[in-house]
Amino acid sequence: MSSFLVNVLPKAHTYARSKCSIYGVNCIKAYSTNWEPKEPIVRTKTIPGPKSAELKSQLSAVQSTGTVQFFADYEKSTGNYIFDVDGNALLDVYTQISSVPLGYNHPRLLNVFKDENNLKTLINRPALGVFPGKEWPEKLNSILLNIAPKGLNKITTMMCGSCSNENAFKSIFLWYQSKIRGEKGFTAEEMNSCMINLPPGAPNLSILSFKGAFHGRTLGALSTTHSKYIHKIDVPSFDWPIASFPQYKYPLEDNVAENKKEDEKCLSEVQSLIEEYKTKDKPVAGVIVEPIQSEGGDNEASPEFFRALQKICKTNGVALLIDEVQTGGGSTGKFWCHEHFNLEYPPDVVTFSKKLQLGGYFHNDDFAPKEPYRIFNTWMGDPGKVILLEEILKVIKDEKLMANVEAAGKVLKQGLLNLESEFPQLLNSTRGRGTFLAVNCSNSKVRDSIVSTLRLNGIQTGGCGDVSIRFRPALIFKEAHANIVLDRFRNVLRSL
Ligand code: PSZ
Repeated sequence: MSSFLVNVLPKAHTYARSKCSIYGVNCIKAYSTNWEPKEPIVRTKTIPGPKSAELKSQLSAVQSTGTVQFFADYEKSTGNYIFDVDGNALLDVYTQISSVPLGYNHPRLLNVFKDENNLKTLINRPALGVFPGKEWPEKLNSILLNIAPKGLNKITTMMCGSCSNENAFKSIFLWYQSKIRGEKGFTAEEMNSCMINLPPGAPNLSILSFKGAFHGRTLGALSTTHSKYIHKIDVPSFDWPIASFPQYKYPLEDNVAENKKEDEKCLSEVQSLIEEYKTKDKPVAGVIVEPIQSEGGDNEASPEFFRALQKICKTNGVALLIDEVQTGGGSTGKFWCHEHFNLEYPPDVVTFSKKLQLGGYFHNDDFAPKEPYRIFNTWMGDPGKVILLEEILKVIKDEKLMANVEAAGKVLKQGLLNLESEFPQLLNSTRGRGTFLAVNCSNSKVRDSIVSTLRLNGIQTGGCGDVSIRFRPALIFKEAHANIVLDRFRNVLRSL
């Protein structure tokens, strides 16, 4: 019924206010919030449709395309809706694997590079470590340090999530060795042995991670990733310790004692592994943990678990790295998910990427290497992305998007809980914070079938872990969108 919208949407964000009401979009926000179709549009019997299939075969000639779901039309995509090349408009609650803060083609982001200074920042990309632009210190201070997790006053910018974790590990190893070395310089033996990958220059240190974790696919990060074998098979890995992550029973309020026991079991495993790896002469320098394990199945752990984990780290002289690559940026209802935990001390290192546009990590002075060129690469981030981030943060504030996340998240979560009680044989274990939500299905087959049927009903979600469906809408996702998702979800569940 709303397919006529497709033809006018490409230019919609430039339309005058008066036309907004035709499509039921709130007029007052017409200039800052995008036009959207009133509801999803599905025109093809299959997604990918015929045009996507044709593009896929073209792409297959030069790249592997086993992961491609469909080809998007980013000119037409708008707000919470991703358009594909076959004229489908899907309500996107997956957002490029949780990476789109303000939806598609937000008018204020479209404007950013109309400013000539910004445009020049975009096209003259510096090697930031050596030739930063004159505005760089101010930009870091006013934009990135402005959102720094409490207690962390240093920022190292990077490219993506994996390379942020990778370099954060290095910072942790450097910190660990500097505690041992004290004021002394490097020895000749250290300088020589590191060149042939041997101790003492290349020491046998380790990073402890958790079963089910995802921290990236580069070689070091991959040793801490344990979500799916296909990410790891055939690739050599470090022998680093892997502890169990809590697996809770839901609803949480009915399983308090059991879940507490689960916390204790996992924490005692962390402590034992730290001791074991010390004996093995591969001491643990750092622990890396996601505030909510995302790729691994949206596994949550309690604030008490994280506080106790931090205590174990402090007692053992181990750094705590919180990986906020997927959780950072506001969708959990706080800008950083670990703010929900009331940690006694700031974490030592917090990595980010995705919604923040560039990657990087926050830390304190102890984790900044004293010697130059120890943490370094060509780009060291991207000022063009920082300019986008600046505008994104302003929009979050101006449009009160954190309050929006809270309100929309409440509706979506309650709706999922309702569906769970309507279809107990199909759904269970609704969980999450803000709009960062997930629900489990009775098995993998049911999950996969729900995700693909939802897509054919105009809702783009994503799977995670073996049986979970995750919701990762943009921060502009509103209660009305939540109701569309829930209605269509109900129809899909009825049809199974
Ligand atoms: O299959 C993949 O490679 C995927 S699917 C989702 C991700 C990666 N997420 C990236 C991610 C993450 O969720 C966490 C918690 N930490 C690190 C990463 C790695 O970030 P990128 O992909 O930017 O290297």
